[in-house]
Parts: sequence; C-alpha cells; structure tokens
Amino acid sequence: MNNRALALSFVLLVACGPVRPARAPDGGSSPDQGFASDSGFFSDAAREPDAASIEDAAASGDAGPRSFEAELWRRSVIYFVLTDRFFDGDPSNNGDSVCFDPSSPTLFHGGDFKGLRDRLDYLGELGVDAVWITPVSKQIARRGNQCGYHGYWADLADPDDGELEPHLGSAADLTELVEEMHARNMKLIVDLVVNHSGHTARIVTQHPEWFHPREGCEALGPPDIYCPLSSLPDFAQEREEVATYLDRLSASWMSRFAFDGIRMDTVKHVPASYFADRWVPAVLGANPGLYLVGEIFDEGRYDLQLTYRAAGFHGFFDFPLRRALIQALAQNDSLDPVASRVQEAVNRFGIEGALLKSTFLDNHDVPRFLSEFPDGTSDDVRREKYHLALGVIFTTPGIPKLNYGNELGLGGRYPDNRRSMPEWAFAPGARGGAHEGFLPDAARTFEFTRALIRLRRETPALHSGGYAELWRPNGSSSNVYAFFRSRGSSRAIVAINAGDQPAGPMRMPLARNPGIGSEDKDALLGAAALDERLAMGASLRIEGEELIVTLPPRSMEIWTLD
Ligand SMILES: [Ca+2]
Ligand SMILES: [Ca+2]
Repeated sequence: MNNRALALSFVLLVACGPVRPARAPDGGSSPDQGFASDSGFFSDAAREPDAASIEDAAASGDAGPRSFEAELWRRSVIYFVLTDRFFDGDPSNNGDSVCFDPSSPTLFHGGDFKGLRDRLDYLGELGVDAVWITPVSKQIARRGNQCGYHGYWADLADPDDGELEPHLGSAADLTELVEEMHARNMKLIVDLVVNHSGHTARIVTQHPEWFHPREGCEALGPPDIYCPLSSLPDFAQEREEVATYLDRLSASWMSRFAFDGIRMDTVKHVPASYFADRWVPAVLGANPGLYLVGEIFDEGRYDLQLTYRAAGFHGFFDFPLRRALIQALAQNDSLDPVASRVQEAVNRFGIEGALLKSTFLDNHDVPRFLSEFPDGTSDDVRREKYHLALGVIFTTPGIPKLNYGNELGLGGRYPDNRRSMPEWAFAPGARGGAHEGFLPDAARTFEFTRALIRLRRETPALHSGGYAELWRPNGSSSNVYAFFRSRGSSRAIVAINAGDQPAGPMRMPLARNPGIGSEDKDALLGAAALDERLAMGASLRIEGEELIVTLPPRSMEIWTLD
C-alpha cells in the first residue's frame, strides 16, 4: 500500500462561503452564455428506483451481448477523457487550420481514438477500467472562433448518416479502440446528446418544425425542457417523428459499436417520459448490457435524479456531493454537508441505487476542484485536502469518476479546465517536480490515486458494501467524518479529519450504532486488530463497545477486516 505520511502543517485556511459555479460553456454552449442550473422542473413523481425491472426487461428482450451486470459496474472506476484533449495518435486526421490549432482553447488539439488506444497502458498503470469519451458525432463547421472539439455540436441530418467527427478518427479507429479496450477488460462509455443538435446542423434546415421555438417556448411547459439551452436547437421529443429519429440514431450507435455504457448529456432538459417510453427501451434493445449514466446538473437536491432513475437510468453523476466536498475541503468548511449528502443518497436511492451513481470532483463543465481553494492556500494544504476529497469519492457509495488530469493534481478554470493532457504525464519518471497548472510533484497524487483505486477494487465493502455513518462533526470543533461499510465478510472503516488540528481520541459508538448489523458488530468487537491501509499516522482500537480513533490534521485512514 501507499505509505505516504502527510506533512503536518498548521496553516489555517481562509474560510470562504460556497460559490455557485458558472457552468463552463460546454455541452454546446457558447462562452457568452452560461447554463441556467438548478431551475425549474420539479417533479413529485419521484419514486423508488426499480433497477430490477430494467434487468428483467433486458433479460427478457431480444438477444443481446449480455444483460446489465450491476456487480461489474460497481467494481469499476471511470476515467473521463475529452478525446480531442488526451493524445494525438494520428496527425493525419488533424485537418487544416480552420479548426485545428493546439494553441487555441476553442479549436481542435489533435487528440483522437488512436491516441487513446495508444495510451491505454497509462490507464492500466493507474488502474481504471472504464473510460467515458466525449460524443463521437461529426460536428458543425467552425462558428466564430470555435469548433466542436468537445463533441456537443453534432451536425445531424435526416436520414441519419452516422458520420463520425473526422478529427477523432474513422469508424475503423473507433472499432479498434473498443476491441483493444475489451481485450484489456476495460469498458467504453460513449457520450450521447438527444436534447439538441449543433447550431447550424443540416437537420435544422431540413426540419425546422422538429425544434422548439425560441419565442414563446415558456408557454409549452417547463423552460428547462422546452426552451433552447444556450441558444442550441432544442429537439421537440414530444413529436413522434423526432422521437423516432432520436431513438434510431441512438440505437444505431449501439448496434455499430460495442459500447458498454452511455453517458447522457443534459438529461434534465429532456422530458423523463421520452427516456422512459422511447429512448431507454431503444438503446437497451440494441444492447441490454449498457450502463446508463446521466448528467443532471443540479447541485441542490436529488429529486430530479429520482425522477430520471425511474425513467430507466442506472445512475447519475453526484453533483450535490461534489458541491459539499468543495465547501468542506476546498473552502475549509464542516464535513457535515458531506455526511448529509452521502446519507441522503443512500436513503433516497436505496443502497443498491447509491452504489450505481457516480461520485466525482470535477468535469469539463466546471472549474477543476483544485481551483476552488482560496488564493494563497499553500500547495501542501491543497494537496492534503485534495487527497481527502479523492478519498471520499473512492470510499463512499458510488462509482468513482476521474476527470483526466485529476490523478496528477491538475487545476484550471474554463477554458483551462479543458487543457490538453501533457505528454510528461505518460512517462512515470517525468511526473515529479514542478509542472505549471499542476500540484507540485504530480507523482505523489498519481500514486495516492492509484493506491485508492487498488484498495477499492480489492475491497468488496468499498465497491459494493452497505453504509453506516459512525461519526460526523455535528457542529463540534473536530471536523471528523467516519463511516462503516460491509459486504459479506469484507468490512471497512473510513475516517477523515479535515481539521487543521489533530483529532481524538474520539469514542465512536459501535455496539449501539443502529446502522451496523449484529454479524458485523460481532466481527469488529472480536477482531484482534484491523488492517490499516493508508498509513497516514492515525490509530484505531476497539475498547468496550466503542471505536477509539485518533487522526492527524488533514488526514484520512481506511481500516479493513476480512
Ligand atoms: Ca489527430
Ligand atoms: Ca430540451
């Protein structure tokens, strides 16, 4: 295991209130138009998710590669790649200077399917086993100073021509990528968009009536759904011919390429009924084994996630937990909101549902986590707290998702949050020292991330276990959060001290914790010792019917028993 002992320093962070993110222009938006988040549509139709019915439907459907395997996905760690910004494996597809300029943040940089395939060894070294790539559809022509390097401006046509974005490579390149990943037991998640097309897509001219009007869209229903997002042509999924077109287009991608999952863009801007009645059956009909994970950019609550889970998605990126982690760890606040979000997700999705949501720190639509710290925060403190945030996403219920560069301590706000992966990243000997925009000595963060990935993979309690809170700050001066997880005979205790002072000894009730089953209690109370997995200087012993825990400042520990 990783034996990193964090340096103890006592620099006090400047407390800073939570800041609402200005969503980076992605997903198709242009830089002068931010996303409206958290607004609008609220459904009281939320009900307990029914993952079993999806599996049953898949199992009884037409022959497909395989049915959905929850266990396979729970064990996974997802790595997100903005394909154009990862690695240029084929300069011959870079095209001319109209859209290609690695010095411009809004044009193509050259990354492609072949480049990702060339760098799978790197992902293997890190230990991730699933990759989410940005959309692969052909993009519209240059618009102002921008081209669709991000993939969210599809140049769709009727009939669908299924064209791939040439900068990313050919169909053969994509097939080779999928095959190589499968040969390495890796899974590929592709990004799809059914909310909108690119601004000047051919289909907009062919069928103007297939899109919601810009004027008067509010009268049609919730503006989040019926009004164009950042002025992008907004599909009217309520029209039969539009639904049919989008169903076929999506199913066609699944039939042509052996993708393992779909990341659906801008979910909350599309009616849940469209996903439930049309889209989910269409894509699962093409491949019943798909993991369906959606983007619901709502940091304030889980209500929409419940609504869309009921429509057939397996999971969503956990934006509320991400916001709580920024508050608690980047902005020196209490861990209480983190504990609250984790518990809330377990309560509302059920543990099986919570295990299939995706935990993460940042993505291409938001500032990178490391840019959320107050100015003047030392690199050591940023690293320590950032490692704690990574620790939370790898140990609380959910599938961790890394954003390319997270594992090297990459910071940045738009457009720098989408900068290209540097070539030194791929050379283990070059990761030390100082690199502009990254935490100093990126190798330390790489090794810590790698250790978390390995520990999670070999510990069923962490990837597939139940959850019981042991401790939260509850307004006290000790900023400590601790929890217990178990799956069969695999058991783990995780404790985090986000405070700048040592914590403990803290006496955490074990025997009278109502969330822990009697078998687990007996196993813990009868254990001679637990295995300390991170070696960060903490201690744990079981005395009477309590856990006695001490933690150094800004540290965490994972103890296991099996
Ligand atoms: Ca290229
Ligand atoms: Ca819409």
